[in-house]
Amino acid sequence: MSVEMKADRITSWHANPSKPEFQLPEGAVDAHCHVFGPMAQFPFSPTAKYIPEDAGPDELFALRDHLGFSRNVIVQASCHGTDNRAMLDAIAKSDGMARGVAVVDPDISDSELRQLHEGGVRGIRFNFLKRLVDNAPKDKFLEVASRLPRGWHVVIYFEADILEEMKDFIGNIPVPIVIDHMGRPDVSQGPGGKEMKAFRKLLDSRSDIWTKVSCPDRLDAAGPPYLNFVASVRPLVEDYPERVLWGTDWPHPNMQSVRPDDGALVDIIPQLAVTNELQRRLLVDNPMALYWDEH
Ligand code: 0GY
Repeated sequence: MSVEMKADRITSWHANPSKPEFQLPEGAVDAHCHVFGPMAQFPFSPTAKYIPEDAGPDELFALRDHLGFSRNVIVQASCHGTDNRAMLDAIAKSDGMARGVAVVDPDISDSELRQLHEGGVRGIRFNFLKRLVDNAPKDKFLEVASRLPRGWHVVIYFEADILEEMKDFIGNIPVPIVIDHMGRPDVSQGPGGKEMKAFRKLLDSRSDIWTKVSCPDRLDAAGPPYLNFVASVRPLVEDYPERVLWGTDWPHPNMQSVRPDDGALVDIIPQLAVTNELQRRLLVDNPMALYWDEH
C-alpha cells in the first residue's frame, strides 16, 4: 500500500469511550465486532471500499474489559475481503474468549471450512450491501451454505429496501440464520412501522432466524439517546427473547463522522431488555448457544 493511500485511512471509533453505568451480566458476549489489520501483517483487500486505521485484538480486548464484556464474536469486515487471517489471529489471541464469523469464497473446500472451524469460526457472512461488496451471488451462497460444518449458521447483512427480494433466498438457507442490525429498518417509523412489521413477518417465517438488535448509531438518525431505536426495538426484544443478540459493532466501520461512544451504546441495553431475564438471554444465553454450544 502506498504512502498516499495511507493518508486516506480512516478512524471510525471513539478515542475514549465512557465507562457504562449499566453493569453487564456475568459472561456477557459482544456478538458483533470486527478487527482491522494490523495492516502491515494483514493487508486489506484490493477491493476494499474503505481503508481503516489499524484496530487490532489488543484494542478490541481492552474495550471488552473496559465495558465489562467477557467474550467477543468477531465478524469478518468487508475491508479484509475473504482473507480471514486478521480475524483468526484475534481469535487465537483471545484464550478461547472469541469466536468468529468468516467471509469466504463460495468455492472454498470442505477441508478449508474445517480449518476455519478449528480456528474458532462458527458461521459465514453474506453481505448484500452494494456500498461494501461488488457482488453477492445467491446461488453460490446457497451451495456453500449446504456444506457448512455442523452447528454453523449464516449471517446476512442487507438493508430494508431489499427485504422482499431476499425472502426466497432466506427461505432456502439450510442452516440457522442471523440477520445483522434487523435488516436496517427505518426506526423513525416506530415499532408498528412498515419496515419493522415486514421484518417481524420475516422472523415469523422461520423459527431459526435470529437477529442483532444493534447499531442505534447507524439506524437512528436522531442520534443519542436513540429514542426512536429504543421505541422500535424494545418490543422486538420482548416478543423474540430467545432470538436476539447484541453487539457494539466496534470499530464501527464507516462511522468516522459519528464515532459512537461504546459506553453510551451499552447504556442503551437496559432500555431494550428491561428485565434481568431478558438481559441474560440477549447477552449470555443466546450468543452462547450459537457460538459456544460445546460448553
Ligand atoms: C457493520 C456494518 C458495516 C460494515 C461492515 O463488513 C463491513 O465492512 O459490516 C457498514 O458499513 O454498514 O455491521 O459493521
